[in-house]
Amino acid sequence: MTKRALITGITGQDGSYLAELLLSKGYEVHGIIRRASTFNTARIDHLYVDPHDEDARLFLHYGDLSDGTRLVTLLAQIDPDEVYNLAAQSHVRVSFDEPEHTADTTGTGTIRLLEAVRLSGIKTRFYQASSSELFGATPPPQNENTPFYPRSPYAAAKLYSYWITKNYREAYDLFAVNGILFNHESPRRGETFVTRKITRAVARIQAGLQNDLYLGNLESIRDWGYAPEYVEGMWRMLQVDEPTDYVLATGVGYSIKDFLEASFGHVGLDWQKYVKFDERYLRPTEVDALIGDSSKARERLGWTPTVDGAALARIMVDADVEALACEGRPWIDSVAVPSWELV
Ligand code: NDP
Ligand code: GDR
Repeated sequence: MTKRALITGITGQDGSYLAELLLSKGYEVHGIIRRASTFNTARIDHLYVDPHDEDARLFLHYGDLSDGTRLVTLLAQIDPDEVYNLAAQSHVRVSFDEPEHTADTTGTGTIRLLEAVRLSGIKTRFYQASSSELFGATPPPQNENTPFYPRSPYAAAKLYSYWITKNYREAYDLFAVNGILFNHESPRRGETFVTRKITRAVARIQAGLQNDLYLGNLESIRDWGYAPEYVEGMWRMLQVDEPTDYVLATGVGYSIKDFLEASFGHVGLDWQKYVKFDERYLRPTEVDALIGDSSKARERLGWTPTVDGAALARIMVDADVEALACEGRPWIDSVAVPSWELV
């Protein structure tokens, strides 16, 4: 029997890698995308197969986590074996500018989806994209037993989603898990997250297209892993017998300065000549240090990350240098942009 999965946030970094992974495992994959005035499917265009083709196994549907009735309709119609809730307003700094919208999408959106699962009466397994931001001000190392101390509207919204996912597991016997994932990056990372902002700048500075790179706090420490390995971990969490929560992390911390050193150094540049400070990139409350202990996932899921922050910097710089050489066609060569037929 072909398994069916539904991914919210399929157009994001993780959604695109997860769709690839599930398709490679033979799944039929359904994704929810938001209606926009321009195409927002660049990360998944290379997966496109004309839906009229009998080989098509990827299907997109318009929807939004702010629209609960639409979610009920879609869940009843698709009847997925697995639901991955990856959609969110996922930018921590932006959550201070748009706290209410962040609460609505990143927090309340989860209860709308869980209610849609319940009301549609389907039997499914549910993955919630929880975050190391939950730990916030609690010092590392952080694992599943570390107390939470959120430091942003984003983290507070994710905290609600974490607990409501756990509550639905206990209240309704739903197979629901929280993946508490530490930062994970890739050449598909959004351009305003610090790693990608840095690696894009390295490519542009090296090509003579940019002189300065404006950043905020360079002292914070993050545990950066490689996104394709993390979506594999998400999938594994839904394949075991018992639903429980897991941390995914490399266990190695790097400061922003370390990442600058690795990225600029990879092409023989000295970052100190180019990086300038702009206070607009500071957060009213910062998360100083996140370094995860993923022993539980390693032992129970056999999940082992292989790419650390320094290796990641090299992967991302190489991809951005190449992307610049064929501007407009980022991470995939030779993709003819399809016109998705949704309606
Ligand atoms: P992205 O920001 O790249 O992707 C977010 C996705 O959510 C996009 O597909 C976006 O659609 C969609 N989305 C946003 N708002 C809505 C909405 N109201 N309704 C439906 N879809 C919406 O995030 P990542 O792929 O990096 O992360 C995936 C998830 O994991 C997120 O929930 C994030 O908070 C969480 N997370 C991420 C970590 C990381 O390091 N990457 C670490 C821990 C947790 P569109 O393309 O239209 O904007
Ligand atoms: P984060 O990622 O907040 O950890 O959330 P981000 O890359 O935005 O920031 C990491 C650290 O870098 C510092 N920083 C800057 N950040 C940005 N974006 N831009 C800058 O110019 C800049 N200068 C310094 C930040 O202050 C911070 O300390 C990510 C998201 O993917 C969340 O959705 C996810 O939950 C967490 O990772 C785990």
